[in-house]
Amino acid sequence: MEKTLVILKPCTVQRGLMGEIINRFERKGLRLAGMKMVWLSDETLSEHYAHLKEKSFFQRVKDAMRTCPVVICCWEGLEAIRVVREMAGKTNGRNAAPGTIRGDYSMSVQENIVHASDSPETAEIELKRFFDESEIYDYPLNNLWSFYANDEI
Ligand code: IDP
Ligand code: MG
Repeated sequence: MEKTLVILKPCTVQRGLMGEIINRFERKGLRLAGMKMVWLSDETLSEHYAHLKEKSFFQRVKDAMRTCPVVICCWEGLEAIRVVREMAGKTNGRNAAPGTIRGDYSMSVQENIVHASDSPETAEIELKRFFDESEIYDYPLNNLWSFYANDEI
């Protein structure tokens, strides 16, 4: 099973959409392995968004991410990293397909509801960045057979 990192951004907290977004991942059949509310620092965000550091909007994106606390989640499932990225949709909410999270809830490229890890390598680094090992829970789902066939897991 793969684990991936999702951040419910300040826009999601402010708009009261946290429950609705968490609900989508639950309904899909992902297991919530960890969740907490954190007020991120500029230092952590500089690491997290290092791939954007040459962009004109780098500081603005970081500032937007610390206008209020965010909710950080670890979701687990088969191919969870790709599945969650696809559920999030394209970066720009105006281009994201209806049915995706950004497509359904966002009109913005910056205020786009969620962050989701984009590859297994990134997921590993990002989970370590935002969670202590003790905050990730490997409890079993008692009804795993309702989610997957035997030969899938
Ligand atoms: P992603 O979130 O879809 O992986 P990235 O390119 O990694 O997209 O960018 C990280 C975040 O930076 C985006 O989710 C968005 O909030 C913001 N961002 C990306 N491109 C732009 C832009 O062109 N203008 C303003 N903000 C942007
Ligand atoms: Mg990204």
